[in-house]
Amino acid sequence: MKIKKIDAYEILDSRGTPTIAARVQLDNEIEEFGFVPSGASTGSKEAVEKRDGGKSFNGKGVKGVIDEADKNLFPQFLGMDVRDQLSIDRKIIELDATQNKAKFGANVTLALSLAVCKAAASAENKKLYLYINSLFKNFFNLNIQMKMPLPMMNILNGGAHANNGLDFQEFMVQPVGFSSFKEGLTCGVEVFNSLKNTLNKKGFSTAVGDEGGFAPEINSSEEALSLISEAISSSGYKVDKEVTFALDCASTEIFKDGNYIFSDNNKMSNKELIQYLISLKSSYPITSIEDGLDENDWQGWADLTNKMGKQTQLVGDDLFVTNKDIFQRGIQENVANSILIKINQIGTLTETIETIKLAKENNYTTVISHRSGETEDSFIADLAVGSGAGQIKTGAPSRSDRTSKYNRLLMIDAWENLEFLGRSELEQ
Ligand code: 2PG
Ligand code: MG
Repeated sequence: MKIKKIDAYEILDSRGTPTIAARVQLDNEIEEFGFVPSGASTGSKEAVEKRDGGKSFNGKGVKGVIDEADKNLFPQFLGMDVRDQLSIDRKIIELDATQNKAKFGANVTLALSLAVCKAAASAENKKLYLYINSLFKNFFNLNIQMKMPLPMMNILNGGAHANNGLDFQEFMVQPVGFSSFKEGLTCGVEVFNSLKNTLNKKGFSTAVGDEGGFAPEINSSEEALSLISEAISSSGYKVDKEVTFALDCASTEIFKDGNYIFSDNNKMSNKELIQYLISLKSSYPITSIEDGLDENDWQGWADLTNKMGKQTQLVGDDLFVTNKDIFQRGIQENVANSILIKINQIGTLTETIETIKLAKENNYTTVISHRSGETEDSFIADLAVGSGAGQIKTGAPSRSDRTSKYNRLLMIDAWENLEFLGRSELEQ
């Protein structure tokens, strides 16, 4: 069970940008890989994604980052018991010795942390989700009930993920009215396909954006929501009863000098944007809103939570960046009622698990999330099940970087008899 060798490779993410795969080899010949995703609309307090600069890949290469880890990070873990995830992650944090993994880069620390987890699961001959579940027990003596996550499927892309005129980044559907993961996912897939027909009929492009959702040339949220409503109805499903809407406004991206600036030059204060979100919700059954306001607009967030938090899941992404100290402030100030969990925002698995635990203790819902730049790896599917997170956001059911997660969940669903709670996941 001892770590014999660690190395890493410069590979490509779904945007063709370099990222890192780390390999951990054990004494007993077991080897596993950890793959790292990458965001486009990142929160400013995320752990640092280190890149080489220079000419190749427009400065986005990671070979130098890997060389540095080869020299000064990886050798420190040789001989350690791979099952000791907690000590290994603590040692990563200690050796990096910065607040935000700026020394080695969270892209390399996460690759290592995930490879360790996968190698330990293999060494123990355990399915990855079961092994992740056991970490909650080992770390905190917590028995977490595993369950299938409610998907949040981004079927219409805007913002930083597409080059259309949509200011909000993600228009998602949640199949809330089903009693199994498979039925829920099937509904989401059928709605996605139906949206393709709807767009086709109206003469819109059906090319897709970074997360596999369509990216038609439209420029208002109302139009996006109305097209999706039409697609839901023509696929035979019931809007609201069976399928609801979720938005990721990614408002940090449109915040400038105290106002929210829309591409039609419309300018809104936080109060006006909150009113706008309330009015959208009065026309469409929006059950979840992520990053409704800017990451530094704490006052606005408190106001938003006060006005919408009882009826709507309000998810902090750029706001909390999976960081338990920042999240703690949110809990204290009654800000948001849900947290997006992205492993590369924090850079180790242990810290991710600590943040999930904090959410559970404080009745915040948790949504395990992909990044817009992904790999074929499906680790987050196992994390969602093993941590009993309740929800997963992993794009449209299109492009293998997205379907690999759904496919893994379909298999776990077939192997295990796990519960699927549907709508009630939104009301923890
Ligand atoms: C988000 C994510 C994932 P990115 O904002 O929630 O959908 O996008 O990875 O570009 O930050
Ligand atoms: Mg987001």
